[in-house]
Amino acid sequence: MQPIDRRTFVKAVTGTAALAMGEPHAAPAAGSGAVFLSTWVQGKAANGRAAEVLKSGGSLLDAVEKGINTAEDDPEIMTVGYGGLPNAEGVVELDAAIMDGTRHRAGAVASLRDIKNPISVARLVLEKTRHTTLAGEGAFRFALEMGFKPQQLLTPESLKKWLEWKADPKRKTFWLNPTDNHDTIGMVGTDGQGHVVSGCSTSGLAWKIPGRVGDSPLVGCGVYADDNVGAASATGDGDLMTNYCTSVSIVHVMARGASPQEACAELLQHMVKTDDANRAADVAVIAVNTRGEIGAASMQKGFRLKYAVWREGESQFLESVVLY
Ligand code: SD4
Repeated sequence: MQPIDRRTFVKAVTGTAALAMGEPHAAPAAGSGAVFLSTWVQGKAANGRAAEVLKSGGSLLDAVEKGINTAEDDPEIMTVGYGGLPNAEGVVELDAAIMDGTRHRAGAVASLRDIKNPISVARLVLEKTRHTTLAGEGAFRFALEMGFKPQQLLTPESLKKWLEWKADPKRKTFWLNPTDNHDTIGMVGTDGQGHVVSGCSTSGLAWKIPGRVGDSPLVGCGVYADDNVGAASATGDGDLMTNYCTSVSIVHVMARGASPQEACAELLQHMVKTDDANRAADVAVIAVNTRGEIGAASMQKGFRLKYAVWREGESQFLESVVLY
């Protein structure tokens, strides 16, 4: 990790002391309520739905799951769920994970075909099994057993885009030649009572090699949540970010006393410190702590994260800080 300055050091020491003294929770700030923070434009509807679910008595996990379902159900969002762009063979393969900071447990599915709500399947992996992650055919069969109905996830629009890509003799592929297409939904939330949840759902990178698993469904990479500290999620080049265990790294920096914003920035700086080429990477991260403080950062302006925040009935759509 980056060398830390004095202020961060002091905070880090204070944070460590607090944990060592056995204070399990940073107390929520007085009067603070629920906060939802979600990536990209689809985050607005997702946060709105999450807030409704929480208000009507649902749990924080229900809120994040149902919030993310809005992006999965929307065929116009071509990076998540139904209508998501397919792999190189024209098959939609979905990745999702959800983590409960209270139980410190996650559920995840990877390379799931023909089921439009992978976050809900991931939730059931968490609730109904002793496993954490199911992949491919097994994840599909589990979904059927849980009552999900299989369906074609390609829409006329996503099929057209795949056919155009396929017909282009100069098309970019992922054989060490990345293409640029993103926009996963990552959501972190707190209920204002010291609980945090992180969720993430994506069709992954378009035209990926079949079977490729990105960062989104990997616990610690696309999601991480710990009620002692906070939660984080990520969007962008998952092949790169997986090597940095992005979300758990951010939460651990927060555990040392950094704010969510400082922790997001520190992770990106660390990525550049290990490899200067990462300055140009498509990487963006979000975080919330148990006091409802938030952070968001993008590596570079060509992939500047737009994110939605919902707090006490107020909805905002913001641009993240850019580091390089
Ligand atoms: C992936 N991280 O599969 C995802 C894609 C993404 O914004 O986040 N796009 O690599």
